[in-house]
Parts: sequence; C-alpha cells; structure tokens
Amino acid sequence: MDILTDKKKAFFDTFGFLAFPGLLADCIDEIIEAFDDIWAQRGGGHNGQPHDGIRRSCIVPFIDQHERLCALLDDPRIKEILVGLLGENFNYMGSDGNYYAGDTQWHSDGWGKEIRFVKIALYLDHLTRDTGCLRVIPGSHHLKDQYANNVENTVRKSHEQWDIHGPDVPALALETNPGDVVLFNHNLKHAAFGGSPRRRMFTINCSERFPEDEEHIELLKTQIAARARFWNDRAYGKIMLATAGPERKKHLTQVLAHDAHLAELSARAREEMPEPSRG
Ligand SMILES: O=C(O)CCC(=O)C(=O)O
Repeated sequence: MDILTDKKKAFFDTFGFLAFPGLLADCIDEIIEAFDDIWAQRGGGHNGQPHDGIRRSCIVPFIDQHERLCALLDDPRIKEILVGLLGENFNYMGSDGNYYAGDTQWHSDGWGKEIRFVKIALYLDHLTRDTGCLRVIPGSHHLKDQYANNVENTVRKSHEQWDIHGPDVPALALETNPGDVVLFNHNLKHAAFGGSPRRRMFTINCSERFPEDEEHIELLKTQIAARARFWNDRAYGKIMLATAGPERKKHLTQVLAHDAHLAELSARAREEMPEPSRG
C-alpha cells in the first residue's frame, strides 16, 4: 500500500497533521455499530449515566472495549500510517471514546513531548467548520519554533491578545465525513467549535517506543500514571489483550511492562474523585 507516502510524511513533519478522506469508508458501518454498542453497554453516557448533552461523556480506554475496534490496530492501513510516523515498534498508548457537548477550546495534548505521539481521530458524523469538525493550527507543534511558542503562550487568551474569540483564530478546519481519518502530533494546537450536544468521536493514541534508559522509562510511567484519573487499573482492557495476535502484542509490550503502579493510583483517584475524568 502507498497510503503514507514520503510526501505525506514530510507534510506531517512540517504541519503536524494529516487527513485521509475515506480511508475506512469500507468498514465505517461496523465501526459505528461497535461504538454504539459500547455506549449502550455503559448506560449511554458518562460513568454509567445517560449522556446529558451538556458535559462531555468519555470512556477510556475506548477501543479496548470492543473486538472490532481493537482490530483497528491490526488494520494494514492504520498500521502503515503508524509504522511510518512512529516506527516499527510503536506503542499503543490508549484511546478515548466521546460524546462531546459544546466547544473544545484551543489546546495541545502535550507540550514538550520529546517522544513523538500521534492521535488518530475518527469523527462519526458529517462535520463542518461550524458544526464541530477538528480545527488545527498548522505548524504549531514545533517545540523549538518561535511562532509555535508564541501561539502556545497566547492562543488560550485570544480575546485579550487579539480581540478575537476562539473560533476566529486563524486555523485550518478539517471537515470530515464518517470513514475519514484525521491525525495529528500531540503537540499541535487544535480545537472544535459549534458541534451538536452529541458529537461522536473516538481516538487512538500511539507513540514511538520509549528508549529503555531510566529517564525515558520514568517518562513512560508518568504518561501511564495520567490514566489514573479515568480509574483504569491496567493500561489495557481485557478484550484488547485477549484478542491480540503476535503482531498487535508488539505494540502493547512496553506499556504492559510498566503499568504496575497504575492500580494503586487509580484506587486513590476513586477515593478523591466523584466520577472518572471526562477528558
Ligand atoms: O473534537 C474535539 O472536540 C477536539 C478533540 C480533542 O481535543 C482531542 O481529542 O484532543
């Protein structure tokens, strides 16, 4: 297959995102059915409650809850992209499933991540610029770049800085149809505006394999520890592990080897939080 061409890789390096219209159009019906099944089994919304249309409902990890979605990690098209961007031994770092309600303000999923992280996002409804599609600020992921640092320091205060609100910040709107795949570097600034109270979307997060020295393994453990707020005892769900063949296992082993601290952190989070985090 020639999905992730060298030119596309170069585009990703420069701008921090890619869009693949129709990449999974041939199986999007099954994907949506699996998405809906997971929510139906979980009471329809957040933490076993119906989705209220006001706050985001979120399930983490998400694809781990359904064999069909776990298998996206084995899909040759997804694999080609992840291997091309993150290397042969990339890590699956988790996923979230969402009913969004309202806008998502400008942010990065990390700032300063030395290890490359990629988020794959599947939006399951037709979305336009003003109905909640993903917006990105091209090039805003370059950590050492003056422009990107300027954006990092100002974009959340756009009104104070430039007298404009979030939706008017110069950006690219990645309008999508179900079956399209968009993805971006975690450091990239992104947002969404004007979506319905029930905007369906799930993500798959992956990273380069972490070098095995102490400092990087500590970094990996910190990443895994962040999952405690979702009340996860292990990094992966049972179905993800039970249905993994040798190929998929390659992308699970490093995290599995370093998630032993998560259960205790989650137990603490359960005591301190009224519900698992919504994002
Ligand atoms: O679609 C959205 O509301 C934004 C998604 C997002 O911010 C994320 O997945 O990190």
